[in-house]
Amino acid sequence: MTERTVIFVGGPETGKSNYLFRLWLALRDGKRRPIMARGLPAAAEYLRQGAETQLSGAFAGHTPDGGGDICEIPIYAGELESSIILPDRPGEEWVRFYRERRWPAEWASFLGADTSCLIFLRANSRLNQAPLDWITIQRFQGNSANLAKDEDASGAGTPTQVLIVDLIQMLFRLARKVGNAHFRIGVVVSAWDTVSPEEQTAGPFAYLNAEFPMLGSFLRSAATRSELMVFGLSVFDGDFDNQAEFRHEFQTVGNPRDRGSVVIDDLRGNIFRTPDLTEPVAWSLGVNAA
Ligand SMILES: Nc1nc2c(ncn2[C@@H]2O[C@H](COP(=O)(O)OP(=O)(O)OP(=O)(O)O)[C@@H](O)[C@H]2O)c(=O)[nH]1
Ligand SMILES: [Mg+2]
Repeated sequence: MTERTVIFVGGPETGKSNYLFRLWLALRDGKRRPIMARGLPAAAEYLRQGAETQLSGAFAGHTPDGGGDICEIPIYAGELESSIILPDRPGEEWVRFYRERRWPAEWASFLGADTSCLIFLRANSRLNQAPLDWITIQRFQGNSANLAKDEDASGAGTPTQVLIVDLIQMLFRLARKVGNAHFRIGVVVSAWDTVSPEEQTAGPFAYLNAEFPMLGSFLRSAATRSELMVFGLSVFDGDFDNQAEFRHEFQTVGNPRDRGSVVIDDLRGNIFRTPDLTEPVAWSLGVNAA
């Protein structure tokens, strides 16, 4: 039996846990897919609670610092009996990894020659930090008295794209150290349902290029030496928090497990949409259908 780890990487509130719980629902819905659940994992209760929250018509909540679970899920990958380890860590730990530049000792077993990563960032998150506007800062020479009251020109808060590029580079380095020659990195833009119809048509890589241009060009150059993919992910194709109508419809019409989608973008203009929520993990394991 083979065991593979897929690490969900991302700052606070980037959609890691909601994807994990939605994935668990998908793995168990009985549909034929490249990966399917095989029995109950040790973390079944953790997964069940998160999935139950979602099925009631709400997003699962923030993982508290020091909380989360290491979810080892037995699966069939094709015909092969296998198992995936999906550590669900709080976003604060990833920010700490960025600041302290040290891979925590208790994570040692997470990164091996077979590991892959899904890096999460959430479209329209209030926590996304825009790149600094250097022109404004130079013009006012950092004198915040000249700026609107709630404007922060101090440079506090690392721009999201800097954080992500740096995390990817650190992960590349660590992967090389453990002999991971075909390191796969998928970038997941979560809450894909919150972007405009035009942005949805253009695809998640175009979205990254527009919103996080430095990350976009970094990925384009990294794609020549690593296996990269960009995903747009919506766990149920709607927003429980801001669309009361959607929430009502979710609770009353059809099977909630039939909702949700993934847009797969190979960075070369091939964009493909699928209702199979397991696709980012299946791609990470190299067993996807697309
Ligand atoms: N509209 C929409 N919002 C989403 C989706 N997935 C996640 N969200 C929003 O993102 C928030 C954070 O999601 P989490 O799954 O808790 O994020 P996380 O990365 O696990 O966050 P931490 O536990 O803080 O590290 C949720 O509370 C939702 O508001 C989605 O598919 N659509
Ligand atoms: Mg979480």
